[in-house]
Amino acid sequence: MDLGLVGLPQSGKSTLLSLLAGTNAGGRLAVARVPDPRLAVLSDIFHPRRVTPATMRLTELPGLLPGRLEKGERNAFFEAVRKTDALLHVVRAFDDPGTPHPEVTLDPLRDARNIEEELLLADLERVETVAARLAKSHGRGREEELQLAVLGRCAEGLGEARPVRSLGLTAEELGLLGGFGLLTARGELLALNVGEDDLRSGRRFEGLEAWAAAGDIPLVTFSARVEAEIAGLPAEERGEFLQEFGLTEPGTDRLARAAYAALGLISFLTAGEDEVRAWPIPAGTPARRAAAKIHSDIERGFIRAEVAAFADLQAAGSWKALRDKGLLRLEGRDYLVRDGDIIEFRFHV
Ligand SMILES: Nc1nc2c(ncn2[C@@H]2O[C@H](COP(=O)(O)OP(=O)(O)O)[C@@H](O)[C@H]2O)c(=O)[nH]1
Ligand SMILES: [Mg+2]
Repeated sequence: MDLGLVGLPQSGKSTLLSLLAGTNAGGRLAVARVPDPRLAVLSDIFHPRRVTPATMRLTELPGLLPGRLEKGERNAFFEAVRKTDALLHVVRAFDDPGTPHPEVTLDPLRDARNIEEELLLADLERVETVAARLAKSHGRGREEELQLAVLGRCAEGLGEARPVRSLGLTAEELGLLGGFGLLTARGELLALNVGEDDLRSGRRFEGLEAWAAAGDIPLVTFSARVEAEIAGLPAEERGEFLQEFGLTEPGTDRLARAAYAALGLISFLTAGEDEVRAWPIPAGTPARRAAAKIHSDIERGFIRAEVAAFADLQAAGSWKALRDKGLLRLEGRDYLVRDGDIIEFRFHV
């Protein structure tokens, strides 16, 4: 699963990419770990040789200047966006005379809306093209009729500047749109890059917050500048520094988890002496398909899953105590895996 970073030039996309990836590689592609406090708890119980967090891929898309792209540039840009699975939209709220703002003045709500409008417009164009093609085809079946109906609702919503994700479509209806690559149907997260003083004072951005909520876009406030300072501190000094800003954890941790959720991903966990590990799967994945994450042999030879809830294992203190208390469940191939399930798969080869 691939998270695409979008936003105006000079909003902090590259900086955030490096922060999330924990490197300074300077490329447009990176891999970010998803911090998961449950892994530390499992490590204390199992003392594994290694601990492996879940990861997700990041792609920085070229800076977008709304309203100023040639048609060819626009198409190339949106084709690149379509290759990603969810969007991390970086919005600039920091003032810095040394870093010119492409729109000259600072106005996060204006910038966020302008970028979003480009996405809405790209979707509207796509919806109209696809609907016209379907309407003309003579061999239309029931599926195509249903698609046309949903596309009609999308066109109406998009025309009112409402992203497809906020139209209240059912999973089935969204499934009908699956192949069309609509950008505002996928998860999106707004990362508001605020100045150090605004972070310290906990300044609210009410207009932006209301606008984001209306579009079903979660908003996370952070400061790339402050995050870079945190990353440069020795671990034992971080807590105190975070406190100065009224934070309990780095903003990049919150962002990584929110981005993971925007991708529609959850984690199941495996734990043993060799490795404690978090495995990313789409929410709603059945047990047998989840097993394929680990190895296709386990999927093929799937017998059952032995499943414990994280909180139960934490309270029991060991796998044996958990089993003795009768808290280990046996689940079949169709069991829908939940976030934080600790699973041991039984399979034959
Ligand atoms: N003052 C300040 N400068 C920042 C912040 N985040 C990024 N910058 C600077 O803004 C410039 C553009 O950042 P960059 O991450 O390259 O933006 P991009 O064009 O969106 O990829 C760089 O010079 C950064 O150092 C911030 O939070 N505060
Ligand atoms: Mg950049």
